[in-house]
Amino acid sequence: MIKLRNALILAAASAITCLPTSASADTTVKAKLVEVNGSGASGTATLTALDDGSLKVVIHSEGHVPGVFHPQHIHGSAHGGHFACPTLKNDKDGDGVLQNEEATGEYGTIFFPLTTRGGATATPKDALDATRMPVADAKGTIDYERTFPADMVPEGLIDHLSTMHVVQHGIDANDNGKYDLDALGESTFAKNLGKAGVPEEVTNPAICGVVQGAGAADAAKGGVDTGGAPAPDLTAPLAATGAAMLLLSGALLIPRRRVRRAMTVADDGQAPS
Ligand SMILES: [Cu+2]
Repeated sequence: MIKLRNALILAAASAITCLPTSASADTTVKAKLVEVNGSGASGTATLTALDDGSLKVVIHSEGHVPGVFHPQHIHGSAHGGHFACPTLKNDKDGDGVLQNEEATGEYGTIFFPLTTRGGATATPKDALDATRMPVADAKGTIDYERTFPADMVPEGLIDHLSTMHVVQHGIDANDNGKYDLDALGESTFAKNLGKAGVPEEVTNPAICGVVQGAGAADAAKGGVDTGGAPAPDLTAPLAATGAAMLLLSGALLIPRRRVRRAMTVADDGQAPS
């Protein structure tokens, strides 16, 4: 009987997700941030889509290179099947370090730069602005909180929140306490976006988390019916990153209904492991 009741509830919930309009309540999703590139960093990210269309982002992380800025972004998943953060198996050139370009195959390219102030467009101007990214304190801790008003939240982000990754960049490969060209050379990722002379240490990922958990299914509700791929002018500036952006575009156009339902079924209020 309980199974039957649960089945009816799930059927009703599925029906609700198909309604053409929905009055959504605040929705929170979380991501556990785990180290990449042996950074030793860890943390949590909490994304709350508020009723008024704004997005509150809270990140607490530790173990970062102290005293330096760490670029951070919400990345789009490379395609619908990717819900993982990169590992050394993505190290295509076998140099033992995951460049951002190698990692984007897993977490997609930059969707929404999490700047500390000012603009947050998916352009190098915002995504790689050293002066508007959080700086780790003397212990390597970052506590970040910002609520982006609705007009700053890119189209499609909230609809596809359940497919997003949170990434903080910046490693110290040669353990000298700073970013420098001597360690890994120049960031080809930044260079290809028009910013020459940026150490690769800056753009290599240090920590990554997959958005998942209690609210993910609800967060995706609107996307089923409204679509919501980012506007062309959003994606164009980063098109130079090549295949990753193409993959991202594909991901945003894939209907998420099936995955969302799966997440609804799995939703017990705890983030799946
Ligand atoms: Cu990033």
